[in-house]
Amino acid sequence: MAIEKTFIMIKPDAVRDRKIGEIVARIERSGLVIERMEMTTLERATVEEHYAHLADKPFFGGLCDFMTSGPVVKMVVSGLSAVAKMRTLMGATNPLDAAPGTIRGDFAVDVNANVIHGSDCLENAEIEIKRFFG
Ligand code: DAT
Ligand code: MG
Repeated sequence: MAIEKTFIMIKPDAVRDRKIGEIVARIERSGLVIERMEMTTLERATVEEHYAHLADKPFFGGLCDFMTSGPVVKMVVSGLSAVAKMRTLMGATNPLDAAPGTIRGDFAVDVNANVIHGSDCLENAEIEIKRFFG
């Protein structure tokens, strides 16, 4: 296991529903460290780049609308195996499949608004940290 950095984003639904504190508490309780954190409203072009792998999906337009619908909280989170550890804490992409006790399992009901983003591999973590923090 190595110390890694991953990119995490609390999505607009969770910010609107005042879940920032509970989600941040879960990340910290897991032993991971929040190195950077900032609330911001995303430009559509940034979201389109971030989700370019989904550009041909029927939900892509709605996903970009959602991600620009209000502020997000973007973070760099570090620790042992931080990328995989955060994916475990987050739970499955579709909240219907996300286990109770995971962030999506406990706070989300709809795949269209699933509360949190976390990088899916170390290579993407580096790309996403650069994309969102420069
Ligand atoms: P993840 O966010 O778990 O990495 P992903 O990269 O496959 O999942 O998809 C990015 C986001 O796109 C996901 O968090 C929510 C949205 N999404 C994925 N599949 C979807 C679907 N079938 N319907 C609606 N939105 C979807
Ligand atoms: Mg993904």
